Amino acid sequence: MRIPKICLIMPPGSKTGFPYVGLAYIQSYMKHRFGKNISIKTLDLSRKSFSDIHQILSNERPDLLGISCMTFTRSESFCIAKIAKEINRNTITVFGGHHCQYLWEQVLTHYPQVDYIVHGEGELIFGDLVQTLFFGDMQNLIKVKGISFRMDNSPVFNGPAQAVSDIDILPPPDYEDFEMSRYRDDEWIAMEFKSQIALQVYSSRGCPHMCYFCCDGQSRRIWRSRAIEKVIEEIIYYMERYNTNYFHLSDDTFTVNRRRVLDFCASLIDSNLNLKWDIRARSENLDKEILSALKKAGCLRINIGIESGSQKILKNMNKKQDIEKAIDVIHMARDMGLIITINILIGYPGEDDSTIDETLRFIRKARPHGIASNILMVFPGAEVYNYAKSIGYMNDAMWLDESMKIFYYTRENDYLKLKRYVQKCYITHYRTVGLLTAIRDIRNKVAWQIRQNPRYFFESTVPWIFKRQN
Ligand code: B12
Ligand code: SF4
Repeated sequence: MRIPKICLIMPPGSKTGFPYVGLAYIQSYMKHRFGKNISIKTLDLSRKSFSDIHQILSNERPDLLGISCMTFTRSESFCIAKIAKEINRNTITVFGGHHCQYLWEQVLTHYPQVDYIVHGEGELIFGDLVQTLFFGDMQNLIKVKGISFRMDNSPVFNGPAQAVSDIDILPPPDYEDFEMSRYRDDEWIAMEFKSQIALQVYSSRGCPHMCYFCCDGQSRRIWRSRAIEKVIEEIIYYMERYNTNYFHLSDDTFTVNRRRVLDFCASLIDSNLNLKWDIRARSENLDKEILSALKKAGCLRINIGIESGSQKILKNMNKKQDIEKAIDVIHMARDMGLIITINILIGYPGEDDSTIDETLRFIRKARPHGIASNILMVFPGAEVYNYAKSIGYMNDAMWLDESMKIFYYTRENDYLKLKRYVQKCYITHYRTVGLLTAIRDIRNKVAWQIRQNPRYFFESTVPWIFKRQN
């Protein structure tokens, strides 16, 4: 029997400092489950043009394409599936990722080039689907939980699959098909480690919270953790394979279980690996003991999702965080020599001049080392999306307009006002931390953008040069 050939696709538009861990996890699991019975590779098309992609798919001629589909890259994902079907209409296309799992009916109704959608964490479900399509009985398709597809021309969903309860059964991500040198200079990495490849390591999955702006609050509520030895084994593998001693511990909520954080730090210290790393955390999970353990174990930076300095907005967001306590935690962490960066989300329903003033006050008082301030984007799957739908401000059909990559909530404050709020946050931050930090940050940002995509950078910043050429 011919061995089925599977290609996983990271579409154009998904240009980040990281190789996409979601696909790397799927590739690794599939190799582990099917061994030599399938051939599988990841095609990182994040920087390819559609004519290149046509050529690549014509050469590869896969039996099945697994394509990642986020809201902001959905049109690229749909286009790739279309190209694949034009080359060979028998190619099976399977979509996964945040956009299509929430809007599965719409996608299956309007995009005939999409055959199957995997809902949620993809490894086991994709494995079951491949098993059924290539090695099983198609009659059993209806029994594969976690997928949707067309039956008699209508979209059907087989019901959700259970989240993988023991995540230690998942082998570590396989990055072998990514061109890793491209991911060397990551915008998010601490300056002195810039020349290194910094990979994302997940020591847990899921999140017990439910912030209303987050797409994941709904789909992956159950928090599950890996054995600490396995996490450290994975890190050692990256050190050896990619010659790095920096990693991002990217768990949605690494600090949710304080005993485990302390154990993880103790194990890292015992291992004498002398690694540097960073984490994302919620402020209420941090205290003196945790911060000191993190620092001793080599953690350099903590990114805290503060989101707003207004208790009213935090309540609207369903983010249970005490602003005054968050300020104390940031001071404590700074005093211990940890670098603190915070995220600020501008324009959540209820935002106005007075809530922004509270956020500016927070920035002045807390004095984090860095801030990332962004206007709220509303995506399917988030509770705020349901709210925007309930008041008639948004509807699912809007996403059929593929030119709409992202959607800002401008019902209460127009876009220019929201942009001004963002600018105010940065101005307040740089006034607080000083001009030298501002110059350094801008220099780093520009250098990173040029390295990532020079043409895009110059086209967007000095468009007249390109206009004159045309
Ligand atoms: C880390 C992260 C980033 C990183 C790196 C992203 C990357 N490309 O690697 C950074 C900081 C760069 C980033 C940037 C952005 N991000 Co982001 N990010 C995340 C985060 C926190 C974790 C993603 C992750 O790696 N998860 C771990 C892996 C294992 O899980 P996974 O990605 O869900 O993959 C599984 C399934 O989705 C599924 N699956 C995925 N693809 C496929 C394909 C197939 C074929 C199959 C079968 C299954 C499958 O199986 C995977 C394995 O289980 C998520 C939130 C979250 N908790 O998921 C947001 C998230 C993905 N980001 C989001 C957004 C909006 C952005 C930005 C646009 C934000 C901005 N303001 O610019 C940018 C866009 C960057 C870009 N161009 O790609 C949204 C996407 C919403 C949407 N509907 O599209 C999310 C969901 C956050 C949110 N708002 O709730 N992000
Ligand atoms: S934003 Fe973070 S803490 Fe809030 S629900 Fe999403 S993953 Fe959990």
